[in-house]
Amino acid sequence: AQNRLLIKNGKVVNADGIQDADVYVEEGVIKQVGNNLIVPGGSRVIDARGKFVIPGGIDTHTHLQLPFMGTTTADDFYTGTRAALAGGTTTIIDFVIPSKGQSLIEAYKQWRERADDKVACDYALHVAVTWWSPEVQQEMEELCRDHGINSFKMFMAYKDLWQLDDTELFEAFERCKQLGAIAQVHAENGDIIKENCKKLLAAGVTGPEGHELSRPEEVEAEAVNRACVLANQVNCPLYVVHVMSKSAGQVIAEKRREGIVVYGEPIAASLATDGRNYWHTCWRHAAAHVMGPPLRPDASTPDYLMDLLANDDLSLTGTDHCTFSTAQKEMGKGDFTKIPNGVNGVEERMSLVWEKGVVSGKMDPSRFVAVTSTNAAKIFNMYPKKGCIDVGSDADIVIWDPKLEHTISVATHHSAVDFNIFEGMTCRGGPEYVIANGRVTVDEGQVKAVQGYGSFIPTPAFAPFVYDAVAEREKVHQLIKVEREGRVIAVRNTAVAAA
Ligand code: DUC
Ligand code: ZN
Ligand code: ZN
Ligand code: ZN
Repeated sequence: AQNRLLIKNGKVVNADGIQDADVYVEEGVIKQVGNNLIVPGGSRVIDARGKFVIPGGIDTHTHLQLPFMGTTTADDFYTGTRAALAGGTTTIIDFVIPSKGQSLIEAYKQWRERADDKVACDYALHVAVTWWSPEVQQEMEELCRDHGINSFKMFMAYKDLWQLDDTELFEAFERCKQLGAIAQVHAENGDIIKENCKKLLAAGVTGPEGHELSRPEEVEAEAVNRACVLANQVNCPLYVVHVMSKSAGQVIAEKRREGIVVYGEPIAASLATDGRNYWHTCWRHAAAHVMGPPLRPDASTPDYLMDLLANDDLSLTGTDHCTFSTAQKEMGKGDFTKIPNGVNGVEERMSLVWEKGVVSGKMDPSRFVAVTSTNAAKIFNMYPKKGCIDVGSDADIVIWDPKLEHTISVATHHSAVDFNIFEGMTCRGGPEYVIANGRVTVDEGQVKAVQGYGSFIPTPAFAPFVYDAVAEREKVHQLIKVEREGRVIAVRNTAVAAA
């Protein structure tokens, strides 16, 4: 009866509403949603009375098994996805990051090879564009056409490693627009950061606090604004990953009011903790919080970002889960620029957003579902396969118990890392059952992850999608002149689909 499951008496929550309904699952797919369902005998029955039945979480931002800053993250695709499931996340989207000069297709295949046999839950991929050339442009098209990729991340930081300059960024946005792909940015000013780091080290600032001092929040806000301006020149939808500061959030809110299509992704860390930790007297504690962009010393940041998330100025949540052990962090003892950047969150995100979003009264359970699952599925074109409880959708379902109370600790978490930046935080609400593709992977709180059980989920690009028709593609480039009384008063890129 493993493949037949009836979830009874729960409150089914979707992004557009809540209903009292039973859910029947067969062979990994939701077959019925409603009352008085007639189902075959021999089904396992789970009583969800007093619980919410919600779509499994989608974490839009993870780095598992990432080689970075001279080492590789502590969580691989098994321990990372096991932690995800433990917290109610049933799909992750990880980043393929090609090294400079590496073929994007080759890097994509590397990531598939690392992930496919290990993932305990479904996953999709974004691809980072870390260098720029005609070959890269060609490979972006190939990734969209043949490999289920519809999002590309450009770095405005990590100079000399992954950073693109503004011209390259502009062209990359244009390319995404042509392909119907989502352009993502890591928004910081890598040139300024590089200079600031030199100065701080020369002045004898070597500890983790130097990390934040070298890249204060205006450096993030400037880059968010610049990315919005550049993307808007070519009418390219923009997605800002890891929104870390109030001023970066403000820029996104203002741009959205101007009608620009931009999505902001705060992460578990920026919604639940802050950058005062960089001044913690224990080096290990301070270094554990080092990530790029940094957490902010302004202690009102998490509440502020949660307000923006609640009212749709920010759109959805990820984690930037990118873990390094204490021993790995210690590579940067004596020089903060060598502390591997990254924090945990894949297991904690759902509970933290529930505690700080729903329990606090800022959002209702439907908004919670929107920002932890549905909006991700829609933006990355996995909807309605993922992101909702509906007939025909994948049976990725969490039975969420609002009475479950859990205190986060390294002693009980499922990640392979030896520190938890949310240590000691209590969340009221958590997953009692987590069902991934119809399989009960968290059963009454017990995690039963299976290595290799998950699959790669291809995400098709949005139209317009032109493969070889160069002439058609040129149309997208075309500028439209707006004339009044014989004089050109505006010049705009066409948003016309090159169909
Ligand atoms: N930031 C991190 O903290 N880790 C990985 C890459 C990044 O941009
Ligand atoms: Zn980043
Ligand atoms: Zn400590
Ligand atoms: Zn990241």
